[in-house]
Amino acid sequence: MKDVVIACVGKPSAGKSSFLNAVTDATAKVGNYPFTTIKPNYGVAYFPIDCPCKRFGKEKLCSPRYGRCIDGKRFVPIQVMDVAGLVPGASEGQGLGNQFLDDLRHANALIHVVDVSGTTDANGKETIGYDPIGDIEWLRSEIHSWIFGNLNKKWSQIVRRHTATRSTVVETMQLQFSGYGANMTCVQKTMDRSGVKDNMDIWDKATIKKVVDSFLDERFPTIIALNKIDLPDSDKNIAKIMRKYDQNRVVLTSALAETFLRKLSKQKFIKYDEGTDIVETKEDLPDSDLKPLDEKLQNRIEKVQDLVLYRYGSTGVQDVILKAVEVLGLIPAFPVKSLTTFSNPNGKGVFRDCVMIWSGTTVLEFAEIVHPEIAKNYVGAETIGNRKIAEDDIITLENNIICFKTSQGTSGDA
Ligand SMILES: Nc1nc2c(ncn2[C@@H]2O[C@H](COP(=O)(O)OP(=O)(O)O)[C@@H](O)[C@H]2O)c(=O)[nH]1
Ligand SMILES: [Mg+2]
Repeated sequence: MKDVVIACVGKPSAGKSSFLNAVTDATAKVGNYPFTTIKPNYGVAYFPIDCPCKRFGKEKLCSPRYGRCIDGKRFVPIQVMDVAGLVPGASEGQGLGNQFLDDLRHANALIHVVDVSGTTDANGKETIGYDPIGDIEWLRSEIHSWIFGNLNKKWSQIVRRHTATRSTVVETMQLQFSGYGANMTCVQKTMDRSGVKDNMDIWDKATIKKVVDSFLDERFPTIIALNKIDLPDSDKNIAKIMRKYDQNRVVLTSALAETFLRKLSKQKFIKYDEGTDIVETKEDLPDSDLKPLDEKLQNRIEKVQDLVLYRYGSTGVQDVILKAVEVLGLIPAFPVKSLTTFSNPNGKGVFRDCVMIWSGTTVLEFAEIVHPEIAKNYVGAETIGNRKIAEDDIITLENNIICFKTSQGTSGDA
């Protein structure tokens, strides 16, 4: 399976790089990850899931190959990319437009980082009192104009080819959308979503626009991160935006606060439970190895607590990653060699492997992901309670701990 990538997009100075730094800072502490090539503008974030080790009383033995597991809370790695270069007018050739689109092809979901404080204008220049609501529409319409423009300028050719080759609409549109990383399934869903049933030779501009709209929804599910909530004017802007947008797709964040807290935690000034509002100091934990705080640092921490943690419950940064995984419909699956010890297909480590799979993945497809040899020599599969599951069963949270039987036995490497 291709690695899942989440891309941070937004106007200059919205806080994309800060966000990426804030979520990926944990890398050093956590250790390794399964991704072979990490490009310069990529980072690895870790998002928490409930690890089955807890259910089976194996917390102490749980040994993830990647990420870590703390008392049943497992941190799973995922790639996050910082996509710079989108500026107003990009679809008319301003800024780094083409590079931007090229980067986007690798993304499975987008995090739109919005400066909600109103202290940067449409171009990212410092200002006061800017209304950020326009930024949300802007990004989508910029990508939309781009894709529409590319279709529109060669539309008659596209239709001629479509007719001459007697292709289906999905085939023809897949050819056009493949440059943005779309496969057949994605284009089929796009067409279903759009409700467009007319023959392509009678599509007008409005029809093409409608299809592009559905394509954006299908191909680039987006979480909006309203960033810089620590700044004074954010409040009123947040209220306005929350009224207008799907609350399930909007998260309030302070990348700055998260970076600050993680840094202090690393320097052993505080104990910070990422994703929560819990910050503990030497005063709270006198027996710990935490360093004492001077007054200045103490004040800064209190300010972050008052402005961000106590008000919003957390810095929001981890929620964004969780939401992105949620909209993608990814679920964890655990290949094990034994349904009693839960060691991995290689016989090593308890719940060693955790694979994030797309919802709808079948047992046999999962076997292929774990190792092609397992799929090739597949005999059967069982889940908890030695319950047999069929090769075309869909993997859900109910049957996601799987032991494969192969003609070679139960071994294989993930
Ligand atoms: N107050 C505040 N400032 C932030 C926050 N996130 C980023 N910034 C600041 O906004 C500016 C632009 O951030 P940067 O990450 O470089 O934006 P990018 O151009 O989108 O990558 C920098 O000065 C950051 O320190 C935040 O949550 N709160
Ligand atoms: Mg940047």
